[in-house]
Amino acid sequence: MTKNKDTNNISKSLSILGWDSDFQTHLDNIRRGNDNVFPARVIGVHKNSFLIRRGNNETLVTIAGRFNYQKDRLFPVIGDWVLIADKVIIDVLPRKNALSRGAAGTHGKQDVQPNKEQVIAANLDTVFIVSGIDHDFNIRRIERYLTLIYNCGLNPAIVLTKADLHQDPERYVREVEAVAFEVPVHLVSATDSYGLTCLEPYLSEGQTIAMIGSSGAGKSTLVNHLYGKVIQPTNTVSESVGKGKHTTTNRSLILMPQGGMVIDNPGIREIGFWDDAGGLDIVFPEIENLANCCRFQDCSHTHEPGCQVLHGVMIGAVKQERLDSYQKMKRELLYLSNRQQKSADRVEKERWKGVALKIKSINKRRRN
Ligand SMILES: Nc1nc2c(ncn2[C@@H]2O[C@H](COP(=O)(O)OP(=O)(O)OP(=O)(O)O)[C@@H](O)[C@H]2O)c(=O)[nH]1
Ligand SMILES: [Mg+2]
Ligand SMILES: [Zn+2]
Repeated sequence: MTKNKDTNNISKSLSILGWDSDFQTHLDNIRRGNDNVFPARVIGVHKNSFLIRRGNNETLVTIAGRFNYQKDRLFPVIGDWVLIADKVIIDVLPRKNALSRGAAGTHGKQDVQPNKEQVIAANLDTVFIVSGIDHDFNIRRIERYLTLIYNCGLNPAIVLTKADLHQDPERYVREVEAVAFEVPVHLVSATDSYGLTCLEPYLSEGQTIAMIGSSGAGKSTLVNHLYGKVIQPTNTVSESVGKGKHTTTNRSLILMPQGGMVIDNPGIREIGFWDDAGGLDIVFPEIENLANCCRFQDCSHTHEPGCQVLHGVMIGAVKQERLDSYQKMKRELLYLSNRQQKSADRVEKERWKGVALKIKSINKRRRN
């Protein structure tokens, strides 16, 4: 009886953190009755340690040494569910999803290795694209974020901050809505709490939101206002002095009083892609629909006769800047997939080289 009650309490305290039956199944398969191993969620990532949470307990733990040399192992990131034994992370449970990008500073640069995935956060329900309606506001960047999020199979919502800076902030909402089809757009201001209640539904129990956006967009300020007190440091120096400085330097998952969780991330400078799951089709439906009707199947929509996309631009059904943005991302995704294919080929080649060497050494031993 007591044991049952304990189990119920534990699953309740885990479900508050986003635990569900899929994770439970993985756990049962891995743990196989070993009660010295327990699951916890990664809520803070530091240089040599991780902050984990289970129920009301937060503990600083280290990671098993094998994570450093077993390269195919998932390395824990913020939001991961991990298995703990004696204050050490021994395993990472399979992820429901993950927000990943190409490693910083690689996109479009031929000489930098782009084949590096950087997982920003795992097991998410919504990703907030946070953008100020100040100098930070950039429609093309919002399109990039949307493509990135859809390519990771995640749900975006757009949060426009600093509504107090303008007489007619709704103008920015309309501008974003025109490019972000069916994506919710929320206008907020931390200064007078305008619009914050619209974000509450995302914070229901067990739900995890990750926030991405440039440095200075107001992500941490938003967390503090939603929380009701200052829990994350924010940029307090004047904009001109603080520009380009990252105030948030570590990723952290914050359990909110409303019940959900928010992951506050450091500002992102460059957005390189990693996955391609058809995000462009979702972000640019007007282009994709016309592209299906072009005369040539491999039409690049730049000069070909019978190109419906170019015709669309001519009659005003497609905006030239949207087509430019689409083409640029398409080129990047193509470049990335070529690189990934090349590196997969190289791995396969290395594998066969290893097999050939082994056979050679067996034959040599046989002869001797
Ligand atoms: N006027 C106004 N200023 C805001 C608002 N929200 C944030 N700010 C200001 O914007 C600046 C940056 O805010 P932060 O919350 O530190 O930005 P951040 O996105 O967390 O930045 P990083 O941690 O560097 O990624 C601060 O000076 C805030 O006071 C708002 O709604 N209105
Ligand atoms: Mg911050
Ligand atoms: Zn075309």
